[in-house]
Amino acid sequence: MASNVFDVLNTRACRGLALGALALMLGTGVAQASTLEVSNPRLSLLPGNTPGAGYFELENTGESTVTLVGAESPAFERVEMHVSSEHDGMAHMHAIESLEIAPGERIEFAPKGHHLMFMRRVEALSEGDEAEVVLEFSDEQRLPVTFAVVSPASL
Ligand SMILES: [Cu+2]
Repeated sequence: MASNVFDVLNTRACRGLALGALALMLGTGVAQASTLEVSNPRLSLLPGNTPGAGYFELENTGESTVTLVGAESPAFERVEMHVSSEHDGMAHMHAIESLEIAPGERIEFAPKGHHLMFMRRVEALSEGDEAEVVLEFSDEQRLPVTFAVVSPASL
């Protein structure tokens, strides 16, 4: 009996906390970040100071379109958004300024497709490390994501 009463109290306390946290998020606009889900973020690093490539999946679980406009990382001077394509058997890539993600849409950044290009490393990084990256959206939303540093051979 005693433990039942405790369970009830405990559940109420948890619910109160959850509502409090939700109110706080709505008040500051942070709740928007919860409509974006990033999975499997990884940064493929080539030897030397050649650019690294960033891959991940991004899902918009919210009800409005979001626009990814860039990224930055303290470990690199600059991060660009690129798209790879193939014409006449030749591989090309070009930078894009923005990428819209519709409600419910899931976009894959993957080899031979969209990727982040990490230019000019300013911090030592090697396989097994983590790199902090912030994804930037047109509504000023900033989404911090920790990328695992991997070898290109693992992709
Ligand atoms: Cu590229």
